[in-house]
Amino acid sequence: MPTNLPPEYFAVDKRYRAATTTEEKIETLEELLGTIPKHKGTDHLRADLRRKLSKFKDSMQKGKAGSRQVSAFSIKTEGAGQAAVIGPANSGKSSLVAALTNAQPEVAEYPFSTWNPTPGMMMIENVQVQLIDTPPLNRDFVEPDLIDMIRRADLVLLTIDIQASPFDQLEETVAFLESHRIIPLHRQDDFPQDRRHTCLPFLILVNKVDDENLDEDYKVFTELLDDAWHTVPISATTGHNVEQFKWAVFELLEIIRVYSQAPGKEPDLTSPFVMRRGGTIEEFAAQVHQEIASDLKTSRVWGSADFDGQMVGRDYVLQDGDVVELRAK
Ligand SMILES: Nc1nc2c(ncn2[C@@H]2O[C@H](COP(=O)(O)OP(=O)(O)OP(=O)(O)O)[C@@H](O)[C@H]2O)c(=O)[nH]1
Ligand SMILES: [Mg+2]
Repeated sequence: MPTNLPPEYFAVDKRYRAATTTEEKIETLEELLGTIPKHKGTDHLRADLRRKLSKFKDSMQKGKAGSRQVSAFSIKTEGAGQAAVIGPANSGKSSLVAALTNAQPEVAEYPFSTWNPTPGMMMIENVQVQLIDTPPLNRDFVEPDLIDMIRRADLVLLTIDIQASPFDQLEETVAFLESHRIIPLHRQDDFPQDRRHTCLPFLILVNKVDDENLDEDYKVFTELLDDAWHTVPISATTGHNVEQFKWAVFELLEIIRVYSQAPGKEPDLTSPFVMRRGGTIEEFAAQVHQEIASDLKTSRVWGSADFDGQMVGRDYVLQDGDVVELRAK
């Protein structure tokens, strides 16, 4: 047994030994690995625990295959888009999802606390977007289902901790994702354009920016960074920059809100139709009602039009906040 193991190690080890289910064993083993300082003296112990962990994971996978359970990682998109909150252990993923949505994933001071994904809905003004809290990305153990889940998301919210070598965290995580062929959109030209590669928009959430000193650290961090990255300093604890974060999500999802107005009535501004940027009157009509789309006679637009209530054609491109009146034949 190596010396210099921290007290948490022994506390978690006790729970590991007491664990009765495979899932608990895996959970406590991951936690245990997180408590061990990385140096030569602990190499054997870490390797040994990893072996045990992979044995437990294998046996759980087999159990699952047998009973054909649906993976906890296949989460149906709800709202205007699905954003996967991912990143290294302890960066504050669960804290952010808890602070910004109606979900309450567990937050803990120790790393590797999250085991399963948890979806929650976040309001951006009058639009709901789904955020999913995920287990930490760790190079030693890859949950294939987690990789698949990220691949299916509309947006990646890569969360890193300003107080713990943020630049290294970013580089390591991106390298890890790229090794699994998940590519940040602005780097897509560096990779073959084939079906095996998934290019996704990324937003880097630089978390734990709790005060002005840390804002300075954030500035230094962004100076080191390629300008093409979208980043936002945030604090799950203080709520710093939450609004800026939400609008960055809105932008990167490339959505717009369009309101329907019945002839002679006021539009309902609380419940927009959400469309992709570049959406036309024709697509809007199809969302409102397929019948209206096929029988469309006239459409008038308030907002982006040259004047209020301007008549426009089917291929008119709508903008965020437009109000549209459709009349069928
Ligand atoms: N100071 C500060 N601490 C934070 C902030 N956000 C999270 N934390 C703390 O960081 C620790 C880890 O938070 P979690 O939300 O559990 O982190 P996680 O990324 O979900 O961790 P894993 O699930 O283990 O990967 C907890 O002690 C949180 O209270 C923040 O904005 N500022
Ligand atoms: Mg967590």
